[in-house]
Amino acid sequence: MNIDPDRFLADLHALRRFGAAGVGKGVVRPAYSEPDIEARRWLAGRMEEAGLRVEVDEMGNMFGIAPGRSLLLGSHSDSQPQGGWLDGALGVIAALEVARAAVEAGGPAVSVVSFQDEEGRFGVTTGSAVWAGHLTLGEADALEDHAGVPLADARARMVDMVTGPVSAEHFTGFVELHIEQGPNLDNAGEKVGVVTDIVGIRDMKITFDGQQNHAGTTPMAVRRDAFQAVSAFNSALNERLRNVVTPRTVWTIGHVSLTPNASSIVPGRAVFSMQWRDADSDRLHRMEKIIRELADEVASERGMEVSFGQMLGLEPVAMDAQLRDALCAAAEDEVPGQWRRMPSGALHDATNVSKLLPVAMLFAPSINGISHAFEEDTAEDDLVTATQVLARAVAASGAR
Ligand code: HGY
Ligand code: MN
Ligand code: MN
Repeated sequence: MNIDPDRFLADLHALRRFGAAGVGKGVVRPAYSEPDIEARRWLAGRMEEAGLRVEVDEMGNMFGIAPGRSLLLGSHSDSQPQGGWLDGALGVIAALEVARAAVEAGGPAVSVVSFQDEEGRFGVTTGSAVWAGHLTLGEADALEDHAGVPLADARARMVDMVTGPVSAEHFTGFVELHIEQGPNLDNAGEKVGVVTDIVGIRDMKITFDGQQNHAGTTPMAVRRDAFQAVSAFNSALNERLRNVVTPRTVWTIGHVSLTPNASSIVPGRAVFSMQWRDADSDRLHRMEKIIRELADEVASERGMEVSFGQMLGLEPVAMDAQLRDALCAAAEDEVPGQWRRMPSGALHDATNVSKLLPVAMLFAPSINGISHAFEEDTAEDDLVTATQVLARAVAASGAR
């Protein structure tokens, strides 16, 4: 089975134009935004031209379904608020190209999916979480983005595309090609990574409530400054976690909103995102205990209130051995000695899909390891090579 590199790259660049940020190859295509919905309309046409039946579930997850039972390939086409052109998009277009190549080769049957809101505008890999039953549609509808928009209102913008629930019974397994979003393959000059396991994640909002006041007349000693609480929390947290974490553990405060967010007003409220990831569920649990206790301590020392939002999270997951080994064999055939087995520090839809189907993942290199930034990029030859490795693995596992 051979892909058509020009056809593949042309579609990858066509997808990039939906929400093009005008900075390098960056995109701004958040879930349910105009560019996201228009990209999905375009993708639906490409799926139909490939002979696939397009079905869209209530979350906006878009499937191109092959006749009979098929191997599902894909990823997501929504982006971070400032995203790269390949995060998710590579997996969706590579899946479409392999599906076309499979038809041209007389099989095996390949279906394609673009999951919705993998980037978590509303939560954590929200679209595939609902499809896999990890989250109910009602729970998802109640989620809000940082601007307070409910997911229910956002997904209503593409309701005309919805055909109804999509059963996992159509599929025998799921393989996701994705960029590494880290420096390992690029530093080693290797062409692909076969993923062994995906880390787990926890994500919640924490709110400190103090006293809004005048920035000029309120003495420092009597302030109940919500941002000072966040600052004290963050400084103490790194020390408190020291004996629990490993070099692979990560934790991030990526979003902070202050109320009323004005230069001459002591902020009375601070809401911030607290996210942490690790390959060990027990370590994630121990970190949560430390985070909650420290936030309580910081608040009570300052005569302030602290509250915790809904905890969102996914457990670490290992890849399916048979699919993973098919990817290893294809990599060794296609790029002998220029590939590796490796864990994923990024979250992916494959984690949710693993609740329903056997899953595996393949990585392409990220130049300088950069991702979730407009500078995200990969050499086009490497994109083609990784997609050809995927096609070779699909052809070999076709008997599955
Ligand atoms: O954050 C992640 O790991 C994914 O790229 N959304
Ligand atoms: Mn992604
Ligand atoms: Mn991402």
